[in-house]
Amino acid sequence: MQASSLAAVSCDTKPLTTVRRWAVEDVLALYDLPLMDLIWRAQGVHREHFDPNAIQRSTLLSVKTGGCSEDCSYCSQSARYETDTARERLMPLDEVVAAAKAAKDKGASRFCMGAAWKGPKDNDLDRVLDMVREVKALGMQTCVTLGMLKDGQAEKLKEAGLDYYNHNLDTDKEFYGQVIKTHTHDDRLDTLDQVRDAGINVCSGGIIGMGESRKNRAALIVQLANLPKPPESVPINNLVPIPGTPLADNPRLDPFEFVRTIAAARITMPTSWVRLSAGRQEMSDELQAMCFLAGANSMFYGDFLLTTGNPDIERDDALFARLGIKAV
Ligand code: SAM
Ligand code: DTB
Ligand code: SF4
Repeated sequence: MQASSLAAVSCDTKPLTTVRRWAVEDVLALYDLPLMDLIWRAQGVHREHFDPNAIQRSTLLSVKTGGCSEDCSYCSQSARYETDTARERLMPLDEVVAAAKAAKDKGASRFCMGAAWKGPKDNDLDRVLDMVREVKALGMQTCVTLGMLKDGQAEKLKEAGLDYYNHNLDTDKEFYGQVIKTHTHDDRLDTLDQVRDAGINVCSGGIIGMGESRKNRAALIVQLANLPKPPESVPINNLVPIPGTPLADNPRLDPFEFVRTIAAARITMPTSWVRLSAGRQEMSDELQAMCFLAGANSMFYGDFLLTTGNPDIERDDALFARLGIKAV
């Protein structure tokens, strides 16, 4: 179950494809371990690279909600589905800065601004650049998730002081077309290349519980781990079922399968921050603690994600105190 040798890799001229470092069979073998053995191994890897009692906290804000042209089957913000999420305009700068200040005061180290776009138009990007500059000036790390980037846009974000760009692969390349038809997995990889080339930290992960197989989950982890450089930040989202979307009534995944996915991410991407992302509100404190034990060391902090709820700050603060965890 060792990682395959880097020397065996055949690399294309353009780093659009992944480098063969982990094989899907390697990661499937991890998933197949007894849960306690898997967690033990993940925790060992975790302790080699991180303080096991420290968790990074990012606060999310949806700066442009709803009305998205894309058809992502899980998303409340797609214009194609009848959901409770109304279409809104891009938020004014002063409201964004006020929200970032409030998040900083509550103890978040990073502020992540999300937009329901296929990708930003240049004039919209200019307004987001102002947001990045002002949030950065507060002394917070900055992150945006704006969809697919065109040439030159990542460089502008870098110049404005952007620390992280979130752009998830979301699911295995093989399964992608069953969930999203308006863009491709290769489109996502192309944006990740642009972000990487501009010198911005990459935040990329996925959603589990969308009806994918265990093999699909293992393949997603492999596609992330085998990027030319693994993402610095890897959000693992549990599907939040949204009424009105095609995945609204999807059967719930066994929570231990979620824990296994966290552990697989930790083992294959030892130096990445693995984020226990969407779906925490429905998780018990004990399940979240198990995710931390499996190597998750980052989370979204604040009462809202983008359009759905997240645990109250008071509940998270109490959980940190009970577990002896410090925020970073
Ligand atoms: N439009 C941009 C994009 O697609 O990259 C940025 C915003 S999009 C809402 C950001 C991410 O949120 C998606 O890639 C997906 O991983 C996550 N997400 C959206 N809806 C979700 C849901 N119902 N459950 C879990 N994660 C979700
Ligand atoms: C990520 O991986 N998860 C966040 C963030 N990146 C942008 C978004 C979760 C969204 C959950 C559903 C919602 O609130 O709309
Ligand atoms: Fe649009 Fe992003 Fe939602 Fe897809 S996930 S519909 S691109 S906001």
